[in-house]
Amino acid sequence: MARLTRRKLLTAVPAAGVGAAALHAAIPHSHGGAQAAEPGHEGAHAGHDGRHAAFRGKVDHERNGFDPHVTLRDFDWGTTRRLPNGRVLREWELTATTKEIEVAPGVTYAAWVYNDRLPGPTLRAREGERLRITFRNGTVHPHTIHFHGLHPASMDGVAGAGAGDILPGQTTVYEFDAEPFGMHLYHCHVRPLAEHIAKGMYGAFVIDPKQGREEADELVMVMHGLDTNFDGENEIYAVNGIGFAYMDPPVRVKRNELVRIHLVNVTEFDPINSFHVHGNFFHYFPTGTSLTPVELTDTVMQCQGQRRILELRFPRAGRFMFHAHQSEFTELGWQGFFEVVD
Ligand SMILES: [Cu+2]
Repeated sequence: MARLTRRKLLTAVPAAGVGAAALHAAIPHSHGGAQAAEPGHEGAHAGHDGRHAAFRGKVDHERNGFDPHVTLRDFDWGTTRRLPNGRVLREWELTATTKEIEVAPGVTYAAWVYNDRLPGPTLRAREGERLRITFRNGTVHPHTIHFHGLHPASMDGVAGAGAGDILPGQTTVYEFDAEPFGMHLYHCHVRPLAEHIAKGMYGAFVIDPKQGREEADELVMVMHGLDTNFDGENEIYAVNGIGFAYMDPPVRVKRNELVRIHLVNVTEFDPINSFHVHGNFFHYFPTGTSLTPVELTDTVMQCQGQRRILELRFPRAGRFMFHAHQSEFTELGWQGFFEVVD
């Protein structure tokens, strides 16, 4: 079978109008014997929305077990109880699993994920709380959770410190204080690191300031790539797991309401990713660690691991596109619409 790279895929789009079935056939989906054979995926090719020449049809979110439109506003506050010293202890359970995910219409991906979803749950806490994450490895490979934020070396989730790599079937507990407030992330930190991250082991981690933030329609957007043929470059780009997910239906927001976007880039293999919104400007707060924005703009760039909080109000009703300002990324899945309504 001829090897189809993303560049061949891009050049094939306008010329041939490659159908999802052809695309699916061209991209190998198994991974060096480490994965179970993929289940059937017939049915994913039905329908035409006419928006993307190469990717026709709809992703079956129900079969995936998660929907990026839900992920967008899904903040996992865990469970809490009061410690004897009066502090709040906030707890989560995360499990590493393997999962076949339809990441664009007709394209499946043998992913490694937290809690059966891509990205993992958006963990959210308040500054100063005690956080406890029980992590179980339900896969056949070693994994960890490495959190960004302040914590002791023993809680760093890397080999050579604390519990180190968590072996298949094992469980560990990460415990630390919620600091500093801001927009953070977590990801697996087992070697080869690029593979463990690219396979889907990441999520957003939000710490609210003690005094809180202004009431807003809050969104989370995890930008990432998907190396569907395991050739060390991405064939699909997405926000929150699924390419093109916010094209149809679009993301509905209310006119003049404050919208707060928690944006993080975990894209592997490409040195940079970006976010651009049409017809509107936003305030941006690097890492969300200050309550004072540094710029009013419509485009931001991020290296892997960088994150920001963006705040904006849409003064006009209508459809406004948002996408990576790298044309290739856009054409390969990283694009969507805001539908601003009254
Ligand atoms: Cu891992």
